[in-house]
Amino acid sequence: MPLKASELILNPNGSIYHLNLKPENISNTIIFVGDQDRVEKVSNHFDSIEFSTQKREFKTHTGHYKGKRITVISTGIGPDNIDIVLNELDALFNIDLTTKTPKQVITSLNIIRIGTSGSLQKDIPIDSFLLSTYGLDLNGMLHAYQVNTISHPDVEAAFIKQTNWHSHKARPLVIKNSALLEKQFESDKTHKGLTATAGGFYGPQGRVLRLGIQDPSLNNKMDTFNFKGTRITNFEMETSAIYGLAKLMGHHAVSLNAIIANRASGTFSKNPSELIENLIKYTLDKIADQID
Ligand code: R1P
Repeated sequence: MPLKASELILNPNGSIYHLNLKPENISNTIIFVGDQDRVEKVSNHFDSIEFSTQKREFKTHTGHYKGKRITVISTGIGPDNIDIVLNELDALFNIDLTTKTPKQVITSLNIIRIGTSGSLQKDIPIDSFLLSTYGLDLNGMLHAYQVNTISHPDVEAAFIKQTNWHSHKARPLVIKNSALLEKQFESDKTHKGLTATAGGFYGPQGRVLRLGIQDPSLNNKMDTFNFKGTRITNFEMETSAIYGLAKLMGHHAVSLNAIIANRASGTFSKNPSELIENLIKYTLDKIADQID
């Protein structure tokens, strides 16, 4: 049965609704950045750019770096945007847009997020790189899908107990990265750990400006969480959503974080742009060396 026009929405030129892309515009190796202005910061390193477009916060450049065809796309902020980006990218590869029917043979994408993040641990300092081994989803978007096959109930139950997680909030989910991409992107430069993904920047990450929050001690309880040696290392807003949807769809994903803030010591990087630039170069060289 073909998908209805209301479910898989195409623009008049045949491109997919929010991303404004057609299948031929993108590589199966895709870098995600949050900020649309960071797309150029990545593609400035390309030897050539063959395609560029933008709609809303979703800006895309596709080009070549050291012989590898790479797409870089901005996702904006938050798990809700990740739902749009992953579903539309997946549709470009795995749904026939002419007949609007899912393909029988699935193409797996390599998705590498280059993001910024705040460390929750004193020993993971500002200006370091962190590779997320797991995403800890505190936001709930993934519960719209059938997540029971990709969750880690033992870690989730331990987290719920340690934090006395309020039943009115979405049940936390723990999702693993791609073990293959972890191997390809790790080095002695990358700290590793469990990345907490919040659905907001202020209250959901324990920041208090004028509003009281449901659990002011949540961050302290998260800092000290330890499941068989795995700690929660950092907070951001996309990783668990990327890991969850990628896993459900059959894609490989890894999240690389530039640690620009340390919430435990209250410090912020003096030169976040340089740190992000270094992580961009690190990532591009790993893609060139490691990805076929
Ligand atoms: C919040 O300021 C944004 O910064 C972080 C968070 O995940 C959120 O998207 O990442 P990016 O700099 O990659 O967007």
